Amino acid sequence: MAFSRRNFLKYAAMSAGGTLIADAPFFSARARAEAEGGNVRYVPTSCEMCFWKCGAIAKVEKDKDGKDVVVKLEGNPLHPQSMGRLCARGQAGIGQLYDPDRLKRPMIRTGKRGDGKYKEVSWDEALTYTADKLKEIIAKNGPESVSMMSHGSPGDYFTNLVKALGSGNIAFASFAQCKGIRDAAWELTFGHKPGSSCERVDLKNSRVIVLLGTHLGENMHNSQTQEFAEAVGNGAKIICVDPRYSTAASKASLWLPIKPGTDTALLLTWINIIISEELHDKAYVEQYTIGFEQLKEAVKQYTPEWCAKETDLPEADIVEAARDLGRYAPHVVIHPGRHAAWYGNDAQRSRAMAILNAILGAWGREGGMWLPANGKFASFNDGYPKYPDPAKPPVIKGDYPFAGGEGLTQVLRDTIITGKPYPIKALFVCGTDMLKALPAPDLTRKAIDNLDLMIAVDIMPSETAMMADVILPECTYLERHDGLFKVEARQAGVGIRQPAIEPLHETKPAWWIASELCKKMGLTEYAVKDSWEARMKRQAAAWGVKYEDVADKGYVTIPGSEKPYITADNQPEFKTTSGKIELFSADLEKHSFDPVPKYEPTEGPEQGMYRLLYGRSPVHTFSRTINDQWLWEIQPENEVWLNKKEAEALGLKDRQLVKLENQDKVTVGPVRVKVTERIRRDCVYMVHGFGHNSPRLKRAHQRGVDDQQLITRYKVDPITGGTGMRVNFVKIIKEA
Ligand SMILES: Nc1nc2c(c(=O)[nH]1)N[C@H]1C(S)=C(S)[C@@H](COP(=O)(O)OP(=O)(O)OC[C@H]3O[C@@H](n4cnc5c(=O)[nH]c(N)nc54)[C@H](O)[C@@H]3O)O[C@H]1N2
Ligand SMILES: Nc1nc2c(c(=O)[nH]1)N[C@H]1C(S)=C(S)[C@@H](COP(=O)(O)OP(=O)(O)OC[C@H]3O[C@@H](n4cnc5c(=O)[nH]c(N)nc54)[C@H](O)[C@@H]3O)O[C@H]1N2
Ligand code: SF4
Ligand SMILES: [Mo]
Repeated sequence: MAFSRRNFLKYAAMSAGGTLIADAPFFSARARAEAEGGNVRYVPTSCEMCFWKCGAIAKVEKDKDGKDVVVKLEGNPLHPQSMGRLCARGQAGIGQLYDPDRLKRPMIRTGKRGDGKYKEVSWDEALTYTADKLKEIIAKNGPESVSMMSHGSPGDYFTNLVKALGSGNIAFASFAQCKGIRDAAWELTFGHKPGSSCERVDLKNSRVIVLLGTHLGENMHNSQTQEFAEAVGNGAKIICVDPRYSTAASKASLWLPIKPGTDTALLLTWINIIISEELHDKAYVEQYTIGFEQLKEAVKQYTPEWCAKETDLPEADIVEAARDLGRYAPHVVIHPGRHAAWYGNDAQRSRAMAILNAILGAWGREGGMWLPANGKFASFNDGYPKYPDPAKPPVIKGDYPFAGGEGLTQVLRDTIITGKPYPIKALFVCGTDMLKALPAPDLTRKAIDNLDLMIAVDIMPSETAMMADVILPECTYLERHDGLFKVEARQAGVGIRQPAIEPLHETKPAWWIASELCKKMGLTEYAVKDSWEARMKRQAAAWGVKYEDVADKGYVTIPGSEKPYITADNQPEFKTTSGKIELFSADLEKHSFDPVPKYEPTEGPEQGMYRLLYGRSPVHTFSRTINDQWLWEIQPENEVWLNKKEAEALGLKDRQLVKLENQDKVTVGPVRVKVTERIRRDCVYMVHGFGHNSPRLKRAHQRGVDDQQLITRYKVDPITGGTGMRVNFVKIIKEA
């Protein structure tokens, strides 16, 4: 049957149980394939090219040999994270699937660590080798000497294994190098994170949106970018605070090119202006917050005049922005940001952002932030026994009282190096490129040197993976199940990942690898009982959704969970110690931290040096997509942004090759300069993720440079343990 709009609608109507709502987004994999007839399948799944987990639909056809081939990826119209579209990276998932450089078979190291010599082995040999080594290490050092670093879905399954072994030494790059700092600060203020899968910012209904950093449009989180565009189209005022004229700044009504590291001064001054001009939401503050008088007193010192000097911004702009916020409150939002690991005092900056939202009454208000969705998801572990208590207290929170449960990667790394308080000798590295993700990569190398066993679970031969003793190749997200996902939209829902095609080469899903290792370690009761799909079906039943529905549509909503705003019968719950929004935090005071944020200046560059800033390329995700043919063709390398006047003083032309040397005499390059007026004179900027050292990544190898090589110093946030990374300075050396 040929595909026609009429047939499509007919089948659409059929599959929706006979009810077809005009213009309602609709998707059914089965109905669509039937409508097109013959040689094609549609598989709804979730993208993993980044962590926004958009609903994607894979179109699968048979090639001339009858083999399944993914020919197209598109956005699922039902899914709130994609709204029918995928970003460039999402569409380029096919490039990852068919990348000839992928890890194809399990490998065991034969040469010296890092020299790239491996033998290919069977899965049984690789897993037996790993299990035997782990047993030896545990016999000698105890189960706590087994650890994991991770980012993303493979970590879930290895968390199960490491915990079942009796260790709690597990850390995710998403905490200390990313959003953990912000989350902890918001939990201290509101008793909630500003979002888990996505930030709960009501952009499309907002009248004033403030972005500090948060370079939407380059930071390409699909639905958020689409809503930002909608907000711009609706005429929302965008106030963009960024030392660089970012893509978001180009859409802004006010660009504030702030002196890097001084955002907290600006935020506290705004709070002062808003309170002293009585522009805050008085009834909201009265009803929902505590500590207003202490806040008012504490911010009095931050005058616009002082702020202008400290931040290097025009005083009139500072005041105008505060008044705009007051004028349009509560339909305003100070975006909480995501990557918060900036200067080492980042929890207090994040607190100031949370507090500003609170006094404007934005939490739970239209155009501010929607409330945490109240969809109920039963906890589900498929009958597995409880984990044993860790053999020794985990080290992963260090001495940071508000480090979250996700662990601090750099503290785990330090422990591996020092062996204190106890030795950690085995490390699973699951879906993270440690050498690129953690600051001070020399320390990462040192830690790797101290391991008796490093196991990489990856899809690509990254430099980190190629340091491992055993490499266990995972299949890509288009070849595997990964469980059902809670999606925290305005209405809660459930998404799914399911394979579009069978795994290529000899790759396996992480759930299978971890489960087989459980068996080999004598932990059969923690292994998957039958198949992962069967487990997902039981999970769907526990959550009260029909598995077949989720599998066919890719996304289903939880009825009755759509209560995004505060109303008389939808009151917010604040899970703080006081049960209120804490403008003053007694919990922080108890730990001798400032209960109301205070401004602390950040060290600036010496003469002739520039602060190194970094961010995102819209068409790449960190280092993981650089080798993807489709994306590599769009952007094969990064460049260094330098202000035009500085370039003139240095005698540099646009696109000229330079080297960069940091304060510790580490040099990278050559790299091209982008001479531009779009950045302040005291800093340079590059996108993160380039400069791959692994020769097996044939396209990405040594294209562009790696910001992390220059990040030899980091400043730890004393509250959360987050690693501020914008505390490095570089000088520019002309290439001969
Ligand atoms: N395309 C793409 N999108 C992504 C990702 C990706 O890899 N690729 N990664 C995702 C992830 S995990 C994260 S955490 C987010 C990160 O993205 P964001 O949370 O947006 O990251 P930021 O560090 O806030 O933003 C970088 C911007 O901060 C500016 N900046 C630098 N220093 C300062 C300063 O002192 N003050 C101010 N006000 N601005 C400053 C830089 O010029 C740059 O424009 O992106 C997400 N989106
Ligand atoms: N200098 C600097 N450091 C940073 C940042 C920065 O901007 N600058 N950003 C920070 C932030 S916000 C974050 S979130 C972290 C990100 O840190 P990471 O998530 O570690 O980022 P990547 O460098 O992309 O490394 C991802 C690894 O996972 C592998 N991988 C990809 N897909 C899969 C899969 O499906 N299965 C498995 N098993 N492996 C897979 C890739 O091949 C790659 O080796 O980095 C942080 N560190
Ligand atoms: S934002 Fe782009 S890369 Fe990220 S999940 Fe969505 S489509 Fe995939
Ligand atoms: Mo991140």
